[in-house]
Amino acid sequence: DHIVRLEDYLPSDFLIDRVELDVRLHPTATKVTATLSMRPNPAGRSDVPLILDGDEVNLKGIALDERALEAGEFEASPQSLTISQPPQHPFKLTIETEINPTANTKLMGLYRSSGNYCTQCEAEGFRRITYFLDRPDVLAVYTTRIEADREEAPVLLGNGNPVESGIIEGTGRHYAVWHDPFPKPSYLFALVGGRLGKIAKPFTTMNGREVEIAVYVEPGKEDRAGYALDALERSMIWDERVFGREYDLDVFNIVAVSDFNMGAMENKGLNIFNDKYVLASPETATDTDYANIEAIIAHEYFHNWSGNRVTCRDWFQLCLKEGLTVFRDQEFSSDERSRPVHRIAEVKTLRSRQFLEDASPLSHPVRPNQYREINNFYTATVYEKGAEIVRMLKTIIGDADFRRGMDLYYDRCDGTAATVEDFLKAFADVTGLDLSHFARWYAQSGTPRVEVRGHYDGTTQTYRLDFKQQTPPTPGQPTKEPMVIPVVLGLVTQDGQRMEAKCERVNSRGVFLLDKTEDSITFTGVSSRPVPSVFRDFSAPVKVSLDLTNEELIVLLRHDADAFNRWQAAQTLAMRTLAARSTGVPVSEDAMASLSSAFKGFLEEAALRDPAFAALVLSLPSDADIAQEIGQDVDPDAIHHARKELRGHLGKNCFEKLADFYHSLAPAKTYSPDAASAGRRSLRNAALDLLAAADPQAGEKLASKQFETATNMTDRLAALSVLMTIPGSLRESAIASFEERYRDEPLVLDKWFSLQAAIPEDTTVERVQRLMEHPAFSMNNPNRVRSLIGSFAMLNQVQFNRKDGAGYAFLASIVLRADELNPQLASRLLTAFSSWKMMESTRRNHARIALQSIAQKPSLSRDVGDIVNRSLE
Ligand code: B3K
Ligand code: ZN
Repeated sequence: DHIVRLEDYLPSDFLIDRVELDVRLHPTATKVTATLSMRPNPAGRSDVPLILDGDEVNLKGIALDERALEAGEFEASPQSLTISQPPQHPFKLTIETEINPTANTKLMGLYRSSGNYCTQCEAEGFRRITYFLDRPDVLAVYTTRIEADREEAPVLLGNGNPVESGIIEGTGRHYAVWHDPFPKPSYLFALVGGRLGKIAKPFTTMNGREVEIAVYVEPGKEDRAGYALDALERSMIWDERVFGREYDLDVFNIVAVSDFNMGAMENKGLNIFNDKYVLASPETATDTDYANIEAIIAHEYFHNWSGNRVTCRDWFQLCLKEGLTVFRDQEFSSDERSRPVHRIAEVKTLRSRQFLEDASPLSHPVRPNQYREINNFYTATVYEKGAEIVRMLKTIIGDADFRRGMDLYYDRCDGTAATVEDFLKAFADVTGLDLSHFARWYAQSGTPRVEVRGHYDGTTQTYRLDFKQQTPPTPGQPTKEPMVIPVVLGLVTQDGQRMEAKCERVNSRGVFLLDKTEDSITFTGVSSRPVPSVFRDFSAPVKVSLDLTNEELIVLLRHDADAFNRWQAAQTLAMRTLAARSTGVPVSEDAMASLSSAFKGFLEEAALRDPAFAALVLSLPSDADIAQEIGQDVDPDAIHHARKELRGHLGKNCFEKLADFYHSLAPAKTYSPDAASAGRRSLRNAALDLLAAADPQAGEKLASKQFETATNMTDRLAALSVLMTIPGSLRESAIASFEERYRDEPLVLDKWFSLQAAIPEDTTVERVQRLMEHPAFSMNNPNRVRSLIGSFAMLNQVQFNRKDGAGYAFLASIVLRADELNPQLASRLLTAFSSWKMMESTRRNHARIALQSIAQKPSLSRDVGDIVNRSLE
């Protein structure tokens, strides 16, 4: 088993300047002719063989400078093609291969989805189409001719601009030629052939270039593609306005397919999407779906600059495009929606996925230094923590220098395959700062912990904050160095006013840079004991411990100028109670009463000012969040019970106010997916959830009525999810009626699969097994598998972590089945085990046995083998 290491990087010995591809689509025998214009790389080694990558390809013919090679001049296997004595000058290599897209269940390379042909090449899928130097630092200009049956594939799409198309008389076939003038790595190659409906509109760029932007979907679903097209147009305008980035081709096409391993792919000029992130109508998509579509459309579009025009030198630099592009899409969504609400949502995702990963055996740096299987590194750490690093950089240097640094980076690196060092150098050069210590964020794994202690001295009217940082050991990194941590902070008076105090270590933007293991800062002119508000807007991806009293937290919840810290104060208050009750630590009546009066006060004062924010305050930390907070010897049943109890308690104590909201926030006549309308729906549905926790009978009645009369999917699904918490015949009949109503809507049935898989009851494993027999379920479709099996393993803490091990054994058996079809899907499911070491010993033992049962299986994919071995280490 081969380990790839960052320190072993060498430039390619050969370059490919131009690629001419001729692809004759056929369901089981697609013929590909690749003509590669190659030359030795002056920066590479000389007198070495040429070794091209392959994966399950059949070689049909090979010629060098138009002369067919003879046996002995080359060596071919499905995995590689070697020419032992390649020319020392530029040459043309022509390779014919044959591939079977119908048999391609891995969904990498060329495959079929609902009969349509499509490709996925990142990270190493192009080698499943033809032999190639399949690495991101080999950039070539591609011309692609696609030929297909006219009936089977009337639409033929490629990268770049359309050049030519026509009919091949007498054969029933036609062709299209596409040319992409921008040199790109093979992972950005794509083609599509199939029966597709289209919606399109013209777009004029900032410099007056005319572009056609289009979305292709399954015929008949065009009326569900409008939101995606609109989001694309808004993304294009935003990237021009905020980053000065203009689109560069004559067309921009998005194609939705129903079988896809992830969210979407940024292929040059031809983004291919999981249809879940394109199709939306009020009847079939929730507010969350709309927000995700907007974010992912933007993300893939933004890659045109951060990823495509400037790409990665090697896969260790993945965060260079992914972290930066997540940062860009987060900023876009914040501008299009509510910035504080979006920030809270980002942090919730970061904590639930990335902090979890960082506390697990799978912890790795944002820029890993080794991998066995690169597909296992498209992680929350690379994406979400990667985005936080870019955000910290912006916080440290300020908006204007950040923009100047970005411009310099694009200027310098356009058309190249770059590194994290190139990125940081642009910012170091525009600011004159030494960013070498800051760069440690890319190399050191683990979530830093920062302890903050405040000391007030009334006689000198000073307030001192002591900071200590420490990062726990992670796999391969037993000892840690201090990080550069930007702390955005302010002081609040005990009655909630902003305090004007001075501290020379805090800059004009409110930033203090903590870059040592311990440091202290002192504010002067402090006339009374303040409440510190630190890490405002979550200024660094760290775990903070701060010894505030409940009363001080309530001051922050009510008055802090920073919305993030208002929300954080509520979360901390709730988490204290939840963690205590989950571990058998008694919580006094008084503490419970002050908690509910804080929530009640918040609802009375503030909730209707920003309903979306209020809904976030009301949604308590999840079972998984609480488990992470406890960190060891976790008992998921106790956590679930504590959370249920607290929801009931808050629901009872705030019943009237919640019922008030529920009735006054009645749905608007027509559905609009905008953030303000979505916010009102989310507060109303959060109220329903707490009402039902307080009084299941009343809740069941309200939820059933909402379920039946809802005019949009958001409200219908919210009602159904409340019903899921109340066992009984009403629940079962709602499940049946939902199924009946949406039997022809796979994406809607996914929601139905997911809700049932998350029922926290002992019969759920059997229910999930039964649902696997449902006609709408298929082990071949990643959306189906993730909705049913993924939801069970990731969302259902009590049933996945069953004390008898049945949840673990079930997931292990599915992972093994999935691995034979689609290793990437299987290894993703397997990451649900990442919290196993936190469990109490009975569960931990069951989890270890389940993991070992996977590890023992011969012929595991590299994907699953890598995850299972690292999980057990
Ligand atoms: N770049 C792709 C992810 C490819 C994953 C390959 N296993 C989508 C994205 O991040 O935009
Ligand atoms: Zn991306």
